[in-house]
Amino acid sequence: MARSVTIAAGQLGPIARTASRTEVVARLMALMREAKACGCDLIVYPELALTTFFPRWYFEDQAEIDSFFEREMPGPETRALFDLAREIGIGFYLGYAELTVEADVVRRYNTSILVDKSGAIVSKYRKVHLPGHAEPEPWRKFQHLEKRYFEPGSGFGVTEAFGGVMGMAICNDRRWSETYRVVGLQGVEMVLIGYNTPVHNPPAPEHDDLSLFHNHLVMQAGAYQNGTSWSASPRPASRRAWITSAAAASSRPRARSSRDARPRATRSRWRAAISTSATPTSAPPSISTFTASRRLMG
Ligand code: ING
Repeated sequence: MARSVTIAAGQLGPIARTASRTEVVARLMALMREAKACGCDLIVYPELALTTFFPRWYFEDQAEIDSFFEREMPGPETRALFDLAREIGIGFYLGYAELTVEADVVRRYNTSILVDKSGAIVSKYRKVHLPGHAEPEPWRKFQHLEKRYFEPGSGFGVTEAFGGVMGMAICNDRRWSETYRVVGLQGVEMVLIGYNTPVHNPPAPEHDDLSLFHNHLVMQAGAYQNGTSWSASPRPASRRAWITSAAAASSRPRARSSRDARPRATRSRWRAAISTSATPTSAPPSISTFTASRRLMG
């Protein structure tokens, strides 16, 4: 029996540093309704989707830094998103800055959650590959201080949801082969990735013209090498950035579950479209939908 999942890449345009959670949640809810109207089962939002991409600035005041973090999820300002998901029957991946206390120690993570159609959190992931630098570097046009504001997560997992085996990663994770391999060894069928990526990299400006190519290369290669697929949703990390949304399926077959003992040759065949769209930041946030249907052969 064919299994299909229809996914929206919920691309967000820039979020102002002063934007309230309520304003942003209203934008996320509008995209969620649009995704549902397109027949989507799931919408993937970007990394740190509730606030501006604050690691691009150097803050000294810890209270100001912590104003970008969520202490509970859902919280008073984000519950409306969960309620809407349950009301209209759609799941979502949401990236946000998580502040939590573990054994009386305050921890700060760059986190994503997967929420099912009942509005329940079925998986949480904390970003492992934190890019950039821990100390401010004034020579840069914009900072990249994730190593300063977050701790790294402890690994990659998978969860059964939306009729398949789903994994999560966040932004820079997509550039490292172990991200896909670790979840691949757990039988992952789709990796959900929210990200913010600039089209100008101060330490290596010569790479700027290759940034979109590198972006697709790493995700398609990771998917191909591990017989999985991915759905990704970006947001510009700087005003000049472009945003792209891409969802692609691997070109290799994969069984319903990695526990399937049948030799790979008789396993299912995965048929899907590859769709990408690049829209300038001035364009309204858009939904690019992606439908993948699985046809079990043999
Ligand atoms: N952003 C960037 C990314 O991996 C980066 C970090 C920028 C890496 C430029 C390489 C070049 O797309 C995040 N948030 O990880």
